[in-house]
Amino acid sequence: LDPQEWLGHRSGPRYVQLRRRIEEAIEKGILPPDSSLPPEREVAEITELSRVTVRKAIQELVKLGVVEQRQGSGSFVRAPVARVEQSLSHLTSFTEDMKRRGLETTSRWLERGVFIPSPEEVLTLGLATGDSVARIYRLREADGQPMALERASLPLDILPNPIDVSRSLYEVLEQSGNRPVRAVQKISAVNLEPGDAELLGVAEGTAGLSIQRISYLDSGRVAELTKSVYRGDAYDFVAELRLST
Ligand code: 16G
Repeated sequence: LDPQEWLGHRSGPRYVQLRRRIEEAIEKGILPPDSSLPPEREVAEITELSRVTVRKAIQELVKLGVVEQRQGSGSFVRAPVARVEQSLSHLTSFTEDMKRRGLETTSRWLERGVFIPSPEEVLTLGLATGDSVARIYRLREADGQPMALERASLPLDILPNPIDVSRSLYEVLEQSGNRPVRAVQKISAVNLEPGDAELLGVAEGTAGLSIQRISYLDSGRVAELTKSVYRGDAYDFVAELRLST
Protein backbone atom coordinates (compact mmCIF):
# COMPACT_ATOMS: atom_id res chain seq x y z
CA LEU A 1 0.00 0.00 0.00
CA ASP A 2 1.19 3.42 -0.94
CA PRO A 3 1.48 5.66 2.13
CA GLN A 4 0.04 8.47 0.01
CA GLU A 5 -3.06 6.41 -0.55
CA TRP A 6 -3.49 6.19 3.19
CA LEU A 7 -2.80 9.72 4.07
CA GLY A 8 -2.32 11.90 1.01
CA HIS A 9 -5.63 13.65 0.65
CA ARG A 10 -6.51 13.92 4.31
CA SER A 11 -6.26 16.67 6.85
CA GLY A 12 -5.92 16.78 10.60
CA PRO A 13 -3.45 15.03 12.90
CA ARG A 14 -1.92 11.89 11.42
CA TYR A 15 -3.38 9.52 14.01
CA VAL A 16 -6.86 10.86 13.17
CA GLN A 17 -6.21 10.30 9.46
CA LEU A 18 -5.14 6.73 10.13
CA ARG A 19 -8.13 6.18 12.40
CA ARG A 20 -10.49 7.37 9.66
CA ARG A 21 -8.77 5.16 7.10
CA ILE A 22 -9.25 2.09 9.31
CA GLU A 23 -12.89 3.07 9.95
CA GLU A 24 -13.43 3.25 6.19
CA ALA A 25 -11.87 -0.19 5.71
CA ILE A 26 -14.28 -1.55 8.32
CA GLU A 27 -17.29 0.16 6.71
CA LYS A 28 -16.37 -1.21 3.30
CA GLY A 29 -15.96 -4.71 4.69
CA ILE A 30 -12.26 -4.85 3.85
CA LEU A 31 -11.81 -5.50 7.57
CA PRO A 32 -14.87 -7.61 8.44
CA PRO A 33 -16.27 -8.09 11.97
CA ASP A 34 -14.07 -10.21 14.20
CA SER A 35 -11.07 -9.91 11.86
CA SER A 36 -7.78 -8.92 13.41
CA LEU A 37 -5.97 -5.69 12.63
CA PRO A 38 -2.41 -6.11 11.42
CA PRO A 39 0.15 -5.75 14.20
CA GLU A 40 1.13 -2.20 15.15
CA ARG A 41 4.61 -2.69 13.72
CA GLU A 42 3.23 -3.76 10.35
CA VAL A 43 0.78 -0.85 10.17
CA ALA A 44 3.66 1.51 11.00
CA GLU A 45 5.73 0.06 8.16
CA ILE A 46 2.94 0.22 5.59
CA THR A 47 1.90 3.74 6.47
CA GLU A 48 5.38 5.09 7.27
CA LEU A 49 3.96 6.44 10.49
CA SER A 50 5.57 6.08 13.90
CA ARG A 51 4.39 3.31 16.17
CA VAL A 52 3.27 5.95 18.68
CA THR A 53 0.93 7.39 16.05
CA VAL A 54 -0.38 3.95 15.09
CA ARG A 55 -0.97 3.08 18.75
CA LYS A 56 -2.83 6.35 19.28
CA ALA A 57 -5.11 5.67 16.29
CA ILE A 58 -5.90 2.17 17.54
CA GLN A 59 -6.53 3.44 21.06
CA GLU A 60 -9.03 5.91 19.62
CA LEU A 61 -10.83 3.09 17.79
CA VAL A 62 -10.97 1.15 21.05
CA LYS A 63 -12.41 4.19 22.83
CA LEU A 64 -15.00 4.54 20.04
CA GLY A 65 -16.03 0.91 20.50
CA VAL A 66 -15.07 0.03 16.91
CA VAL A 67 -12.12 -2.16 17.83
CA GLU A 68 -11.45 -4.32 20.88
CA GLN A 69 -8.15 -5.48 22.28
CA ARG A 70 -7.92 -9.10 23.30
CA GLN A 71 -5.27 -10.00 25.83
CA GLY A 72 -2.24 -11.48 24.11
CA SER A 73 -3.80 -11.70 20.64
CA GLY A 74 -4.02 -8.11 19.43
CA SER A 75 -6.80 -5.84 18.13
CA PHE A 76 -10.02 -7.04 16.49
CA VAL A 77 -12.91 -5.41 14.66
CA ARG A 78 -15.95 -5.62 16.92
CA ALA A 79 -19.00 -7.41 15.61
CA PRO A 80 -22.01 -5.08 15.28
CA VAL A 81 -24.50 -5.23 18.12
CA ALA A 82 -27.72 -7.19 17.76
CA ARG A 83 -30.79 -5.02 18.39
CA VAL A 84 -33.31 -6.20 20.90
CA GLU A 85 -37.03 -5.41 20.76
CA GLN A 86 -38.42 -4.93 24.22
CA SER A 87 -42.13 -4.85 24.92
CA LEU A 88 -43.38 -2.12 27.20
CA SER A 89 -46.58 -3.95 28.12
CA HIS A 90 -45.25 -6.57 30.52
CA LEU A 91 -43.59 -6.26 33.89
CA THR A 92 -40.67 -8.60 33.31
CA SER A 93 -37.10 -8.74 34.56
CA PHE A 94 -33.99 -8.37 32.46
CA THR A 95 -33.12 -12.04 33.08
CA GLU A 96 -36.57 -13.16 31.87
CA ASP A 97 -36.42 -10.88 28.82
CA MET A 98 -33.06 -12.25 27.72
CA LYS A 99 -33.96 -15.85 28.51
CA ARG A 100 -36.99 -15.59 26.23
CA ARG A 101 -34.58 -14.67 23.43
CA GLY A 102 -32.28 -17.55 24.24
CA LEU A 103 -29.61 -15.19 25.58
CA GLU A 104 -27.74 -15.70 28.79
CA THR A 105 -27.67 -12.84 31.31
CA THR A 106 -24.52 -11.98 33.18
CA SER A 107 -23.99 -9.00 35.44
CA ARG A 108 -20.89 -7.07 36.31
CA TRP A 109 -21.29 -5.81 39.84
CA LEU A 110 -20.51 -2.17 40.35
CA GLU A 111 -22.08 -1.71 43.79
CA ARG A 112 -24.21 -3.85 46.08
CA GLY A 113 -24.96 -3.11 49.71
CA VAL A 114 -26.76 -1.04 52.32
CA PHE A 115 -26.42 2.73 52.16
CA ILE A 116 -27.69 6.00 53.62
CA PRO A 117 -30.49 6.99 51.22
CA SER A 118 -30.51 10.07 49.01
CA PRO A 119 -33.43 12.50 49.41
CA GLU A 120 -34.90 11.10 46.17
CA GLU A 121 -34.77 7.54 47.53
CA VAL A 122 -36.39 8.64 50.82
CA LEU A 123 -39.25 10.32 48.95
CA THR A 124 -39.82 7.72 46.25
CA LEU A 125 -39.47 4.63 48.42
CA GLY A 126 -41.37 6.22 51.33
CA LEU A 127 -38.53 5.68 53.81
CA ALA A 128 -38.68 6.85 57.42
CA THR A 129 -35.98 8.98 59.06
CA GLY A 130 -32.93 6.86 59.81
CA ASP A 131 -33.91 4.06 57.39
CA SER A 132 -31.17 2.66 55.18
CA VAL A 133 -31.59 1.66 51.57
CA ALA A 134 -30.53 -1.43 49.62
CA ARG A 135 -28.72 -0.57 46.41
CA ILE A 136 -27.63 -2.76 43.55
CA TYR A 137 -25.75 -1.27 40.66
CA ARG A 138 -24.91 -3.57 37.76
CA LEU A 139 -23.80 -3.68 34.17
CA ARG A 140 -26.22 -6.11 32.51
CA GLU A 141 -24.91 -8.25 29.69
CA ALA A 142 -26.61 -10.55 27.20
CA ASP A 143 -24.36 -13.35 25.96
CA GLY A 144 -21.44 -11.27 27.16
CA GLN A 145 -22.48 -8.09 25.33
CA PRO A 146 -23.06 -5.04 27.55
CA MET A 147 -26.68 -3.89 27.22
CA ALA A 148 -27.61 -1.62 30.13
CA LEU A 149 -26.47 -0.07 33.37
CA GLU A 150 -28.99 -0.46 36.17
CA ARG A 151 -29.07 1.26 39.52
CA ALA A 152 -31.79 -0.25 41.69
CA SER A 153 -32.77 1.04 45.14
CA LEU A 154 -35.16 -0.83 47.44
CA PRO A 155 -36.39 -0.43 51.02
CA LEU A 156 -34.38 -2.70 53.33
CA ASP A 157 -37.41 -4.66 54.55
CA ILE A 158 -38.14 -5.59 50.92
CA LEU A 159 -34.53 -6.57 50.20
CA PRO A 160 -32.83 -7.10 53.60
CA ASN A 161 -29.67 -8.67 52.11
CA PRO A 162 -28.69 -7.12 48.77
CA ILE A 163 -25.84 -9.63 48.66
CA ASP A 164 -28.48 -12.36 48.11
CA VAL A 165 -28.97 -11.03 44.59
CA SER A 166 -26.37 -12.98 42.69
CA ARG A 167 -28.34 -13.23 39.43
CA SER A 168 -31.93 -12.02 39.27
CA LEU A 169 -33.34 -9.36 41.57
CA TYR A 170 -36.93 -10.23 40.66
CA GLU A 171 -36.29 -13.90 41.43
CA VAL A 172 -35.07 -12.98 44.95
CA LEU A 173 -38.11 -10.70 45.43
CA GLU A 174 -40.42 -13.44 44.18
CA GLN A 175 -39.00 -15.90 46.70
CA SER A 176 -39.76 -13.53 49.59
CA GLY A 177 -43.25 -12.72 48.27
CA ASN A 178 -42.19 -9.20 47.25
CA ARG A 179 -42.37 -9.41 43.47
CA PRO A 180 -43.69 -6.11 42.07
CA VAL A 181 -47.00 -6.37 40.21
CA ARG A 182 -47.17 -2.93 38.63
CA ALA A 183 -44.64 -0.35 37.45
CA VAL A 184 -44.48 3.11 35.99
CA GLN A 185 -41.67 3.68 33.54
CA LYS A 186 -40.28 6.89 32.11
CA ILE A 187 -37.96 6.85 29.11
CA SER A 188 -35.78 9.80 28.13
CA ALA A 189 -33.08 10.34 25.54
CA VAL A 190 -29.52 10.92 26.75
CA ASN A 191 -26.02 11.22 25.41
CA LEU A 192 -24.00 8.66 27.32
CA GLU A 193 -21.52 10.11 29.79
CA PRO A 194 -17.88 9.03 29.32
CA GLY A 195 -17.86 6.57 32.26
CA ASP A 196 -21.17 4.97 31.29
CA ALA A 197 -20.17 4.78 27.62
CA GLU A 198 -16.96 3.01 28.53
CA LEU A 199 -18.80 0.42 30.64
CA LEU A 200 -21.32 -0.14 27.85
CA GLY A 201 -18.52 -0.43 25.28
CA VAL A 202 -19.74 2.39 23.05
CA ALA A 203 -18.35 5.78 22.06
CA GLU A 204 -18.65 8.75 24.37
CA GLY A 205 -21.70 10.85 23.52
CA THR A 206 -23.50 7.91 21.85
CA ALA A 207 -27.27 8.04 22.18
CA GLY A 208 -28.72 6.12 25.09
CA LEU A 209 -32.11 5.65 26.68
CA SER A 210 -32.41 6.60 30.28
CA ILE A 211 -35.21 4.61 31.91
CA GLN A 212 -36.67 5.12 35.34
CA ARG A 213 -38.87 2.37 36.72
CA ILE A 214 -40.86 2.70 39.92
CA SER A 215 -42.48 -0.59 40.75
CA TYR A 216 -45.20 -1.41 43.24
CA LEU A 217 -46.22 -4.37 45.37
CA ASP A 218 -49.77 -5.66 45.36
CA SER A 219 -50.36 -3.62 48.53
CA GLY A 220 -49.62 -0.42 46.59
CA ARG A 221 -46.32 0.14 48.34
CA VAL A 222 -43.24 1.14 46.29
CA ALA A 223 -40.84 -1.79 45.99
CA GLU A 224 -38.18 -0.46 43.67
CA LEU A 225 -36.72 2.67 42.15
CA THR A 226 -34.45 1.73 39.27
CA LYS A 227 -32.55 4.16 37.07
CA SER A 228 -31.07 2.55 34.02
CA VAL A 229 -29.19 3.57 30.92
CA TYR A 230 -29.81 1.36 27.91
CA ARG A 231 -27.71 1.34 24.77
CA GLY A 232 -29.51 3.35 22.10
CA ASP A 233 -27.90 1.19 19.40
CA ALA A 234 -29.16 -2.05 20.96
CA TYR A 235 -32.76 -1.39 21.97
CA ASP A 236 -36.15 -0.76 20.42
CA PHE A 237 -38.92 -0.33 22.96
CA VAL A 238 -42.28 -1.36 21.63
CA ALA A 239 -45.73 -0.61 23.06
CA GLU A 240 -49.08 -1.80 21.77
CA LEU A 241 -51.72 0.91 21.61
CA ARG A 242 -55.46 0.48 21.50
CA LEU A 243 -58.25 2.89 20.71
CA SER A 244 -59.71 3.99 24.03
CA THR A 245 -63.45 3.52 24.31
C1 16G B 1 -35.44 -4.80 34.36
C2 16G B 1 -35.97 -3.52 35.00
C3 16G B 1 -35.39 -3.24 36.36
C4 16G B 1 -35.38 -4.48 37.23
C5 16G B 1 -34.68 -5.60 36.53
C6 16G B 1 -34.64 -6.88 37.33
C7 16G B 1 -36.28 -1.92 33.12
C8 16G B 1 -36.00 -0.60 32.57
N1 16G B 1 -35.70 -2.30 34.24
O1 16G B 1 -34.22 -4.62 33.77
O2 16G B 1 -36.18 -2.25 36.96
O3 16G B 1 -34.74 -4.20 38.45
O4 16G B 1 -35.34 -5.88 35.31
O5 16G B 1 -33.89 -7.81 36.59
O6 16G B 1 -37.03 -2.63 32.52
P1 16G B 1 -33.33 -9.14 37.17
O7 16G B 1 -34.44 -9.86 37.88
O8 16G B 1 -32.80 -9.88 36.01
O9 16G B 1 -32.24 -8.79 38.17
